[in-house]
Amino acid sequence: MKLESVELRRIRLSLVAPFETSFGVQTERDILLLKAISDEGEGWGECVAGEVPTYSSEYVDGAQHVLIHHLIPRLLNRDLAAADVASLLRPVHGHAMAKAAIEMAVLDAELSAHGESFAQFFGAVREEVDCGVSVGIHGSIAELLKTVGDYLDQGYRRIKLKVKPGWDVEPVRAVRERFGDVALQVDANTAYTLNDAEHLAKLDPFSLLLIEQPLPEDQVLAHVKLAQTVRTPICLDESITSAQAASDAIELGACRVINVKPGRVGGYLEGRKIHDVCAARGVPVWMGGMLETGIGRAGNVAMAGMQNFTLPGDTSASDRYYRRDITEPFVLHDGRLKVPTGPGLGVKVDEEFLESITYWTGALGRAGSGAIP
Ligand code: OSB
Ligand code: MG
Repeated sequence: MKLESVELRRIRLSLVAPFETSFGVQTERDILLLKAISDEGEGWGECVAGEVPTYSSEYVDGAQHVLIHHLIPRLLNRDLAAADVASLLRPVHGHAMAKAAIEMAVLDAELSAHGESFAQFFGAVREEVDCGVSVGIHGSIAELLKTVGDYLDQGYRRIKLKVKPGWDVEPVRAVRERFGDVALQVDANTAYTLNDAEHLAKLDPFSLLLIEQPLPEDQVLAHVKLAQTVRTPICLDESITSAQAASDAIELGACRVINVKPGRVGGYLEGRKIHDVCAARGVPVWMGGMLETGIGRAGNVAMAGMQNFTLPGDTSASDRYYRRDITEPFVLHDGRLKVPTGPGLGVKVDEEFLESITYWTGALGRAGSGAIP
């Protein structure tokens, strides 16, 4: 497949409700979308980088810059397969989310051309996937209980509470007391230090499925030490940047569960490797989320259909994020989302709506298609 050009597009979408984490509050997403145009057809990619580099060092303006100036030029006008993208981009260090976005677009173009779905390509074994929901930090316990109750009424099969120092044991206790043995886990997004070990052990009596990324991403050994005080299984998100990092963390005993986010690890193909490494070691994985639109959600739900994705993911329905999605909406049925079956991502982008929320476009390649302004 020859990559002839890449169109870039920035859109703004309001979230249905503010989403607060230990690293800030988000009320909308500013998203970079890519369209890969090849001699065999087109494909979509979504970049999961946030507006501000607070989850990781990447942010959407930076991702756009590195794509335009360093990544896409290495791929344009070459005969390539999606499987070649990571190695062609390897000379550029870091920028996993930017790399993931272009690899995704190439993979969608390639699979669409062959009539194969993402799920078939990944060897997914499920036609629908169990869904959890990530619940932000709230202003009060009463408001939190209202939100959690609404999600449980909608059918979500697992609740994840965002936590931070000052908002941890009490919200967990309140949700346990009100909603009984609901599947429950927490995510700290690196907000604690090893000195908080005794405090975090206070979560142990609540039978949480896991505690996600309690400590900073580079502190893998500190997670090993934390596991000596805290009985709740530790799950790593931010720390797991590659299959190698996953393998090392497991061997060190830093985690018993891994959250896979294709964007964080440089793409779906690296995500599949992490799935395989974890499966071989008996470590369960689950699909994370980065508040994706229907484009990213389609790929994530497909990957979550793989065998070792045994825990419900942060693969929530479109209406948990956006009043109107840019594809046909993903709708929860009995706490599950259907894995798309059509070629490639298997979703149709609503081009008219997309145009209406686009505030910038650019293109690389193919003479006359308009250069980057
Ligand atoms: O740590 O899992 C996280 C959203 C943005 C950045 C980081 C995270 C999250 C979420 C939301 O928890 C998951 C979702 O997309 O529903
Ligand atoms: Mg997380």
